[in-house]
Amino acid sequence: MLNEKIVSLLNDQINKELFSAYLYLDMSNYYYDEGLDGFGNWFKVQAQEERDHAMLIMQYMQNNGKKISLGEIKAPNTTYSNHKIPLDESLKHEQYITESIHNIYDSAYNTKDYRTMQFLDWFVMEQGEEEKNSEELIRKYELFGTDSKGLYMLNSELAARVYTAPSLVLE
Ligand code: OFO
Repeated sequence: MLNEKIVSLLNDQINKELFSAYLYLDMSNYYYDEGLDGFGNWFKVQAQEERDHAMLIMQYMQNNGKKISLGEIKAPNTTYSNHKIPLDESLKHEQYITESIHNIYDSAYNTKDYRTMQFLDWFVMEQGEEEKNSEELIRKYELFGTDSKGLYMLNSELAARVYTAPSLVLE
């Protein structure tokens, strides 16, 4: 049912999602090192969500009898010279992932692969959420993060983020 191009794009997307998890763990570690454990927690939860995205794509491929090829995950090549840089970088990264999901959607649409389009609908919505969350975090940082009391409060708010399993469940 799934054509080889879609299979190849989905395989690549698994790698991108796992890289996203790796990137966010790197950002999380940076904030923990800086003593900002709330920011560290926020990115750690983000990494868990990215792992879930990869797992969902793998499940979808397995449900359709397709072989999964796991590629090498590159190391996040990152040094952060201030607390705002990871926030900006994560928004850029989400925009890149959105483009990648849309690209798979385009291929599914062009080949009338309605099943994959329906599967990807959740990811299209999720990317909207992820970009919004990143934008809000940048905005909050710009408003409060440059003042030490504001940064303390924002860090406490981010410490409260908890992991929740994705709303999409594949049998
Ligand atoms: Fe998987 O959504 Fe972010 O990258």
